[in-house]
Amino acid sequence: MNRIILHCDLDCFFAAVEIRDNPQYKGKPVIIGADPKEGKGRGVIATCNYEARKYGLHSAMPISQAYKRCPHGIYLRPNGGKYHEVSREVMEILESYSDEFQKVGTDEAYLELTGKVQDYGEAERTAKQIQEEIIEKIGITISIGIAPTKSLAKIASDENKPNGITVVTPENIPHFLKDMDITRIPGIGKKTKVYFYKKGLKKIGDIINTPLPKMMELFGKHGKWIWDVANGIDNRKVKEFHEQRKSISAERTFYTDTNNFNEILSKFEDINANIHKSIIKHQITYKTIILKIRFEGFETYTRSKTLPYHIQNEKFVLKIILELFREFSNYNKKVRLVGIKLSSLMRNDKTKQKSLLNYSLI
Ligand code: TTP
Ligand code: MG
Repeated sequence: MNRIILHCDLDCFFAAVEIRDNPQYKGKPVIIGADPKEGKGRGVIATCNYEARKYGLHSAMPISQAYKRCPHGIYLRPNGGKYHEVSREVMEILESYSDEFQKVGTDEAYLELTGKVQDYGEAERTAKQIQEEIIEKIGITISIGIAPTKSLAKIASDENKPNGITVVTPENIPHFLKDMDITRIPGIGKKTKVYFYKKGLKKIGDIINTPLPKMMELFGKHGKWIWDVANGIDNRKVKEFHEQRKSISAERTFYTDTNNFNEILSKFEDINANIHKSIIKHQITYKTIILKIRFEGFETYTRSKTLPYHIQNEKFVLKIILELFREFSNYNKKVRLVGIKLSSLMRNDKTKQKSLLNYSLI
């Protein structure tokens, strides 16, 4: 079965946060990094916004060189604590879309949606929903790549920045890759590319057309990895559930706002079934059941019920959710989004129980 993986990467992350908090900088070149000291400063750029990139500025460029190219830019020192907090908030949102979630950097993460969405079209709508939620709650933009492997999803998220969504379906892989420069493959930087260029391999298409044994003869194990990526082969998994996880949730927006109870019920059933797939797989129990509902006009409510003990029971969750939902039955507005969240999680870890048992025997 074809997998569906999302790679999400915030746009000019540090700069985006500063512009969010200082709207007067919007539309101007904004550079985060060392103090340029009117051209005499030492150190480098951490990142800059897209306006600054028009002047050729980029991450890791010496700040003195940046100042020469763009003396009228707005130069700011990084505020690590703030970015860390924003990163945490963004990751919490991303994580709510799939338990198979892997943060790979301060501003990027993978989500495995295989089995959670029906096809690439639904994955694209989910990506749009993620973008909207991050803009609404955090106030910055994110670009998303959707593809059957992690490496392709990563290449895709970089294709259409900022605020882009790029879908690479399995049929479309060669067409998507063939004309790209080989440096688009993660792992081929400015230095390594020279070795490939010398052998006449400049575009990813050149790699696709090189037989695998030849690639291995020229570049060894690295050559195999590059060839695999170029041919859409990458079986790496998206890392799964982690111990510190505080909740499992999912929410879905209706294509058109609705007040049809059957439609709402079937959405709840879908979401609940999806959540319980992970719940069962990871042997999780929960105590708190939370309903989220958003009406037309973005009016959003949550209602919750906490039980006296931990359970794992899909039907019971649906019953509670519908009870909580009943409170809104006289509400004269159409529903835009519904969500379910389970929290106060506890892992039913058999190995842990076993070791405790062993311990008591000693
Ligand atoms: P990136 O995702 O590489 O860059 P970006 O988010 O700024 O821009 P893009 O829109 O192209 O994704 O890195 C994320 C953050 O990490 C970035 O905002 C600043 C920091 N960073 C550095 O401090 N130094 C660096 O050399 C790089 C590459 C990033
Ligand atoms: Mg980024």
